[in-house]
Amino acid sequence: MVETVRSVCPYDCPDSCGLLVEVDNGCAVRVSGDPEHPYSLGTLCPKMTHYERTVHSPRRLLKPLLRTGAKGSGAFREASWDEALQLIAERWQGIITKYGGEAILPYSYAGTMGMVQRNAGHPFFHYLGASRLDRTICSPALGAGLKMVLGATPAPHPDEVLGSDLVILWGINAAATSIHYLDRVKKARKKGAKVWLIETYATPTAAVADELFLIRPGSDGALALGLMHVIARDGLADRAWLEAQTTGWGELEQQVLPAHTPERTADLSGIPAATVERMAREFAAAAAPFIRLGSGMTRYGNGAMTVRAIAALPALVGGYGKRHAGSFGGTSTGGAFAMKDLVREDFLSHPTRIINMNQLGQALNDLAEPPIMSLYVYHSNPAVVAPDQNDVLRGLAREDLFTVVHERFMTDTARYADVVLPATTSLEHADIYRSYGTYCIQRAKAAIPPVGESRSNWEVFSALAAALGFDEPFFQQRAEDLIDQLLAGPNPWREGIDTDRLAAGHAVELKTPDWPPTYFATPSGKVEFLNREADEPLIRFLQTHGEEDGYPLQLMAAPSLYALNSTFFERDELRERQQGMRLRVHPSEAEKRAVTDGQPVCVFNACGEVRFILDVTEKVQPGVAVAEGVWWLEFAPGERSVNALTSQRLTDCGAGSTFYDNRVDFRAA
Ligand SMILES: Nc1nc2c(c(=O)[nH]1)N[C@H]1C(S)=C(S)[C@@H](COP(=O)(O)OP(=O)(O)OC[C@H]3O[C@@H](n4cnc5c(=O)[nH]c(N)nc54)[C@H](O)[C@@H]3O)O[C@H]1N2
Ligand SMILES: Nc1nc2c(c(=O)[nH]1)N[C@H]1C(S)=C(S)[C@@H](COP(=O)(O)OP(=O)(O)OC[C@H]3O[C@@H](n4cnc5c(=O)[nH]c(N)nc54)[C@H](O)[C@@H]3O)O[C@H]1N2
Ligand SMILES: [Mo]
Repeated sequence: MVETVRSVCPYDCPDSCGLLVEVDNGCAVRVSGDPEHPYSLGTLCPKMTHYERTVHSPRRLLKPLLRTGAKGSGAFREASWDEALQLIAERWQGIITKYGGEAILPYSYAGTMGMVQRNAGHPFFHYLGASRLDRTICSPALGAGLKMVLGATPAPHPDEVLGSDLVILWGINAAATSIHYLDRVKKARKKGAKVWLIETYATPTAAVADELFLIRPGSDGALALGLMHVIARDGLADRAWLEAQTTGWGELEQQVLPAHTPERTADLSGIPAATVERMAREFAAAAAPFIRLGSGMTRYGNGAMTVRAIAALPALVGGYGKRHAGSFGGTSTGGAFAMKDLVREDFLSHPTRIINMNQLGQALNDLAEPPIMSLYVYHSNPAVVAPDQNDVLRGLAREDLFTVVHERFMTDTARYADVVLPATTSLEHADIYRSYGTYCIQRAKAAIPPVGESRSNWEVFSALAAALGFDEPFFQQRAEDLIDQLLAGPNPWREGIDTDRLAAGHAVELKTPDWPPTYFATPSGKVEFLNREADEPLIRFLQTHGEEDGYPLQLMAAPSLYALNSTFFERDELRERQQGMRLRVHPSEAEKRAVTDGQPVCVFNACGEVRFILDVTEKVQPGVAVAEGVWWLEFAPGERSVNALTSQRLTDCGAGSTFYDNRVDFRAA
């Protein structure tokens, strides 16, 4: 008998789609979109349409493994859970006695977005007194930049874009990374809206746009300031609104904007002066201009400042005072849940040190007092996703580092482990999900029993707590208890939601904030061009890191349509659709180096060298090189993948990754 169970896509994507899983005899046999999901409305991306192929992949890890060969070689023997847990407990006790708890470093990110399984390690490592991880690999500069301008003002409902007449997709490849948002943009366009895409190359999203503006990487702040210059100069600004609702407009107009003439904007951004003038006029003439910010332009040394300039732009025309206008960089709904009861910072006996996850290489190789002697990785794949792969792999290869990896597959990180523990997929464990692109929340039960001997993140931490003899009852709970706790107590976000529907596994929407906002949740209560708490109080243009690198091409280490970071490479059919690990460049760049389409090339900079297959295309502008996908080394043409070319440098605010802010060159391999 086939039974249909509701579930949620667990991956790191703003959509958090609703799933219907058909289960036959304990196996997931078919996965489709849930038509009753208020946001995804029954459609799925090409990756999730066959999620059952990931869940029942022949590559799944089924048993704990202990290393028998050299680190990285992938030689292991099977072990029982008891043996593996005992070994971890013994090694950790020895390390704690000799070096202290801070010699142990947890490393996790976004293999699953479910709140319980994602945060399951926090109470455990707090109790253990381990080092803490600053989880800033994604796009904290986006959040930091928006916060400096708009404070904690809640974002609009994603449907707000439906009534806009000018939608700007700014540094977002929505056709790959937010397909259901793009559906809404297409709807707005059908009703007559113009759609602009501001990008560094022609991504698949360009097909949906009326106009594609190719910009010099990292110069979006200059474009935003140039548009403001023209709007102010030509009397197109809503001065009454600016006066009443913003701080620092006078300073910005007098001290910053004069230098950002259309000509200087063209010099900095590569967008012709006449185009800058026209964009400014059309933006100001729109009834409801709406900017959807992606993370593209935020992963630079000037990322947060760029976001501030873009987020300020709608304010010039009173956009934050109108329906269907303004900006959207994602939703933030953590406040709807009793997170502190899950994270348990109170378990920390003293504040332990914090290590930035983008600098894992430096942490493993260079830290002292104490050095990192053990690394515990769960739902993350730092051997390929973290910047500066050569430094990361050097660290992982340390003979004296005791590494445990909890994974669904034999990833490159798992290959360097002393102990590999098999992990469940989201269909095999319970959780509750929120979303960073919508206001939906959804609770999911396990749809099938664990595959092999796999265990969920929470179950492993619970078992480790027992192996280490923690006498704290918190660790003896089940995931379902933790979900109940997250939902316990009254909370304004959850006021009036249909709790029966939520309990039955349906997605429900939290209380949606008003748009336009009735107040700005900033210190001044206004939109802040001038933020007195920031190191750089006034918005201005900042340089990128890449400018100092001395190589000719800016590397776009961008996501692939057929993968999610390093996830989904287990699926042959999806990998094949990527047609190999390719470097895409403009014909003029290939010609200069006397290489042709389809040839193997060696891409290099000060961080490393990586082999790619060359793809020569007019879709990429000169001066830019595009490498889509975070490839497993097993499928790469050489020994390394794209992150051997990215650095451990951080963003201006938010201590974020700078994946796009690196320069490279290439030659025939
Ligand atoms: N299919 C698929 N979906 C995904 C992911 C995936 O890997 N694959 N990853 C998920 C995750 S973890 C995240 S954080 C989101 C990210 O999703 P997005 O917000 O779309 O962010 P990115 O894909 O990093 O960057 C978007 C685009 O910005 C462009 N870009 C780079 N530099 C600049 C610049 O200086 N200016 C401008 N204007 N554009 C620039 C890049 O070329 C890229 O196409 O997507 C999620 N969804
Ligand atoms: N060059 C380049 N590098 C990038 C990016 C890029 O666009 N380009 N994107 C960056 C961004 S935005 C992000 S967010 C990071 C993402 O970095 P990560 O969060 O490390 O993401 P993934 O590569 O998806 O790896 C997640 C791993 O978790 C495992 N997993 C899934 N579910 C579970 C579970 O329930 N339990 C356990 N124990 N394991 C599980 C999966 O099998 C997978 O191997 O990568 C960053 N790195
Ligand atoms: Mo991300």
